[in-house]
Amino acid sequence: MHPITKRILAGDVRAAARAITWIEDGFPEKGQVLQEIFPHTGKARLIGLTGSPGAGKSSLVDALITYLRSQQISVGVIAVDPTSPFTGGALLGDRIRMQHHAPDRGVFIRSMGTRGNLGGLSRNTKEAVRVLDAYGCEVIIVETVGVGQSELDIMKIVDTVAVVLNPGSGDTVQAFKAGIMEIADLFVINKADLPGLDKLLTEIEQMIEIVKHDASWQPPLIRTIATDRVGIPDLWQAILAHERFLMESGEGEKRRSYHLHEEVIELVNQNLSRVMLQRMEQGAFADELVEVANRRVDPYHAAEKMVRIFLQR
Ligand SMILES: Nc1nc2c(ncn2[C@@H]2O[C@H](COP(=O)(O)OP(=O)(O)OP(=O)(O)O)[C@@H](O)[C@H]2O)c(=O)[nH]1
Ligand SMILES: [Mg+2]
Repeated sequence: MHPITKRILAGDVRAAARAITWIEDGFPEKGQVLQEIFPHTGKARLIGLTGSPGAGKSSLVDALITYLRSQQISVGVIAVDPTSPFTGGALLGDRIRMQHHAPDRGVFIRSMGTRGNLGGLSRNTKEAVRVLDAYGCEVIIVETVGVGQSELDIMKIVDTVAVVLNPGSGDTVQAFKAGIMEIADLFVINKADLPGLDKLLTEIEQMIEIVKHDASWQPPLIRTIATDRVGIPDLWQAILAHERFLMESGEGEKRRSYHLHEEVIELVNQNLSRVMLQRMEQGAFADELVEVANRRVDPYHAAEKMVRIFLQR
């Protein structure tokens, strides 16, 4: 067993932080660590918090941490920003807002940016969540700012998706267009102290009608004022209620195995194209590529033929 694996499983916070850095850097040893921790994952409750910039996600996370810590529940937070290449300590705002939790061993907070590669972000997030799961966080919150597809991908890894909206913001229509309404398990109406609350509630209810969620689960609307820590116990109760629903309906198992299924397919894809690219670097399929370059064969037929040859060998 890799020494870092051992230390993660023993609850060593620095080992967990190191592993996440390895994940971000694509460090070769991360593979071994991820394989070894896998049997120790799947225990944490995974919550996704998404919404427009400035909706109050970090403030909500901050208030949730305080609430959960008062119940001795350990919390991991991955704050993902698909619009930022920065990572680690770079998201200063989040850092400062959640900083008073820093000396608490039951809280682990980490920011992740794209490092210029959006596609890798959801994969890195998933792996970082796994590290925190193995490390022993009972609840893991993934905060992500809303920018469409990347955010949807990131939310695919959690059990419960909470969408944060604000009164008077016009968020609802945007969220609807981006496909966010479909994946919402609950709506957090944050900044409930601002004007426009009733209008927003009506809007969401109308949107929910259009989207037509699975009839067995109606996403609840939770009102919060994160900065005053108002509504946080309600939010937690709603998360627990959703967890019960996931368990009792079997939907939770279904989601998790679907996510794993997708992950395997993604890895198969990656592995296949990696091997294929290696072969091409060694000169394989040169003729087919020339044919395409000369426009004698179209890329579709060429790719089909190359895959066929590849599989036959
Ligand atoms: N009035 C009011 N302001 C709030 C509330 N919650 C958060 N804010 C303020 O909204 C601003 C943004 O809060 P954040 O928690 O940073 O929001 P965020 O969604 O994490 O922002 P990004 O991560 O930058 O997308 C801050 O100035 C907060 O003080 C609330 O319930 N009511
Ligand atoms: Mg934030």
